Amino acid sequence: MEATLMGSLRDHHRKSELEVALKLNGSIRLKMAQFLQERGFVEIPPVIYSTATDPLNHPVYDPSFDYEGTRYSITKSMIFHKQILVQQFPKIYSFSPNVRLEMPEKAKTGRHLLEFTQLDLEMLDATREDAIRLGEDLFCDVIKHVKEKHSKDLESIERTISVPSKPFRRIKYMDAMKQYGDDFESILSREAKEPFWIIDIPLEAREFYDRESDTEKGILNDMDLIYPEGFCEALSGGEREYKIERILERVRAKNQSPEQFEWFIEEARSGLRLSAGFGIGIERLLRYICGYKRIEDTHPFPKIPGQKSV
Ligand code: ASN
Repeated sequence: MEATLMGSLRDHHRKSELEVALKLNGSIRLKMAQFLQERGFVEIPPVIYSTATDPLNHPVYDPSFDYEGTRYSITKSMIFHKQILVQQFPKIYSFSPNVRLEMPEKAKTGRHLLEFTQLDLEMLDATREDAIRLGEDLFCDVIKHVKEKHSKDLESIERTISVPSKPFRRIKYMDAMKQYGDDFESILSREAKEPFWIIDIPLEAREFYDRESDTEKGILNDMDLIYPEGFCEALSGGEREYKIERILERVRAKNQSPEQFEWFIEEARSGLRLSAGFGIGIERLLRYICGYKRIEDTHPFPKIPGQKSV
């Protein structure tokens, strides 16, 4: 493999794969924005760094820095900004650049980039059910659009995709785990012909902000969307914990401290209403649409776990 970008793009196969991905990138973003704006969503600008960002539920290095005596982290997701702003603007979305410095092993998955974009959205007074329905409509519209407008591009990379039927299948996290073990997501994804939901994720497997069910202790009102054909996770989201006592309890249960999220906690003290939403990774969506083995083929400057990048 040639080490330079120019060198690698002289490989016609790599160049045409990337060209299709970039063309689709622009096209699906337009489609998604149009879909959401027609439903009354307002686009908000991304937040690149903040005093409070998503703690995530898996280990990553934390890129942070001091500026004039204040500590900032690079955005891992806009979850807190979404939840606070949605209280005033009831339907919002952003194409949000995120940096997650994953451990080197993640390079093997073919679906992790250290720097990526997610379409992150949130709705006020909404439930998981609303978020699931919106996710299905959005996904199906995007695939339909790609099939209609980009059949030649898909042909050029020998990819066939179909618009899935709604509603998508739902599988409870614990049932999947019991039947297939820890690796259930990949196994189910490889077997599936259409995308499906993993719902009711247990509290330990998720961040403090996903809302615990009122009826089932330890189970969250959240979901992941899983791609078929082994492409694995597409989207994650759910309802948010919005009562300040519950937020604080959940932060402590994770051995995190309210000071880490001071800005968000202060806002939450003034009283929040229920909201729900999700984030869908754009490069992962492109990888699925194009059928590429490796996510780096969707990006001209991919940052791959464990590797030096430009
Ligand atoms: N964006 C996701 C959500 O809305 C959170 C994440 O990216 N970790 O739940």
